[in-house]
Amino acid sequence: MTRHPARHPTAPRLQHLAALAALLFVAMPLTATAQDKKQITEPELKYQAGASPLANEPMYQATNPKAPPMTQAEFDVARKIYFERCAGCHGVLRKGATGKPLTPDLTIGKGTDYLKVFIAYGSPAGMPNWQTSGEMTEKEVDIMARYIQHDAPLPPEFGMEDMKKTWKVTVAPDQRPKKKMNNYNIANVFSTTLRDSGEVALIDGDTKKIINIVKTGYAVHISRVSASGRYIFVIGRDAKINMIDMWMEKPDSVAEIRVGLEARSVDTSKYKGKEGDFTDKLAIAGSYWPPQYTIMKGDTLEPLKIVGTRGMTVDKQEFHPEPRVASIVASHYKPEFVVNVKETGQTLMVDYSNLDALKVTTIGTARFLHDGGWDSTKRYFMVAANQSNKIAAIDAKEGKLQALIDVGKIPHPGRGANFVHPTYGPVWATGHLGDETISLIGTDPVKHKQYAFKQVAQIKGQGGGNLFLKTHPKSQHLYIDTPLNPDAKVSQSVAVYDIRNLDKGFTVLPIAEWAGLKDDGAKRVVQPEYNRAGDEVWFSVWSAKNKESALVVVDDKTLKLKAVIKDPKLITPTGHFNVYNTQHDVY
Ligand code: DHE
Repeated sequence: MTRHPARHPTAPRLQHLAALAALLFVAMPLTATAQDKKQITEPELKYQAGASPLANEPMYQATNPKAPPMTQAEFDVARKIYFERCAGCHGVLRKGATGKPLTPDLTIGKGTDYLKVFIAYGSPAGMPNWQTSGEMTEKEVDIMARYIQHDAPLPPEFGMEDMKKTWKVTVAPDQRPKKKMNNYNIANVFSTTLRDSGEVALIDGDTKKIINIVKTGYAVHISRVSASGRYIFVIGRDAKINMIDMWMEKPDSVAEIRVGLEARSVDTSKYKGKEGDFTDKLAIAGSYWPPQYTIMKGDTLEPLKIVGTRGMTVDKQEFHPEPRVASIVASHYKPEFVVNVKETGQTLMVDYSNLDALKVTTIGTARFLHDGGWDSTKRYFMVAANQSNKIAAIDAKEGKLQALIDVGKIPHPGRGANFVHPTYGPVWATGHLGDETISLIGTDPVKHKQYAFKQVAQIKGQGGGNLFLKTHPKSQHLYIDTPLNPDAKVSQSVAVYDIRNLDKGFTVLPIAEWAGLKDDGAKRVVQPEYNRAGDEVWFSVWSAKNKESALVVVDDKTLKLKAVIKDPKLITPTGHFNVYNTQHDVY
């Protein structure tokens, strides 16, 4: 007689469990939160599920006696997999974000077999099918199913002493040039993220030549420019900040620090007015882990003040132990940083005029805050609450929530795009990860009061998976990328609207094809960015680390190819930041 392993109650074979899966998904949702009702789209999943640098951090592991046993070696394997694959959606402490909460109070009751099915086959709500896609083995699935029934390990905190140990001023302020020592037109330099090599490329926008490749943090994320335009601040996902001095003969890093173990945002003080001149005086960075923001000296990155963001959520008013800091911008109206806290849905107006008596105005907005940008007057900060499908408009002058605006599915504006609509007056636009629409929101409460802070129109892009869109005060075009769309034709091209004639529909520019790359990489076209003059638009054509990538420059007037920038050093280019436009928030 043949033994049938699938009959064994504690080790059912996955083929057998497949039949159960459909039943379970319908009858036994893992938790009964609102998140269940929402389908996570493929683009969103691709976007959120990035590896966390916490994968390599040593952590204290508690064992839950009610959970199935695990060896230390199994814990180590599971923790690494968790931070590489799962933490982006389920959170460091497994309290849930895009994905569901996976804390022992919820998982133990489900049991190992149920959890194995879930992990192996995925769910219609968006959980990937880790085993059937070949990304995890049966053994790994079993380890993960047991792991999530134990308490989540706690990554270490990162306070002043830890920061100071990583802080290096490689060129002290008094050793730096007293005037610009190069002939570059700094206002037209681009800082391009080289994501997987942990570097930025400084590219001369006039000649399209690489000025320098600067070593930065792991999976470097964004660049921001100081108020004077002299310094570029770059932050990696490992929370390492580099400060680049553009006055040096060959611009390079002059200071660095780590402000945590994982981060995404950095900015510098921009206020100049009756409360003082804060040009280049301070820098700020927000971290994902630990959940906190750090204010630093603007010329050396010396850490001055660390403030935790753990606290209550805006809606249910429940404590959240890991509210990550998402976008941060410097106000032009007051000596304030606008700090957006993702999981709690709170926007903090941090008054930096007196760090010894820090005043923070907490504005409840909506969960889960992500990215955003100013309206054209720079009075209103428009920030996406992406899991709530809303944009929150913050009035930086009055320090209050102006409006919460319903938009499409999973808004993702980058910094958004400002232009004047023939009917609605000044509008700010956002695209969406989850659908093909572009929402236009009126931003002029004086001359176009009836349209202000409402979604006044929706236009259509090529499809979902949009990350960034851009226009420029001198341009009549609106460019919309779709790098996360599953259709290669869509992810490798961009849609362009004539903003004077939106009804005409869009033109498609085959950017990846224009790049003429020699191999078959993903060639995702990402982030339109204008040059200083506003007559060229730059795009990254982003392929994997071992494949050729490029930057493509389009002539904004003719919509024709102007230049392709290729170099073996341009590894995985993603975001790019023109010095002048980033310094002055032109978008
Ligand atoms: Fe980003 C901005 C977080 C994945 C490219 N990204 C931001 C901001 C946040 C953020 C909080 C706003 C910073 C600010 O304004 O202060 N990004 C995250 C994530 O948590 C996420 C979803 C997953 C992750 O593991 O990091 C993520 N981001 C990506 C990418 O995969 C992108 C496309 C490619 C890359 O380089 O990693 C990417 N994010 C960008 C870019 C910006 C950005 C180019 C700046 C846009 C701008 O115009 O300012």
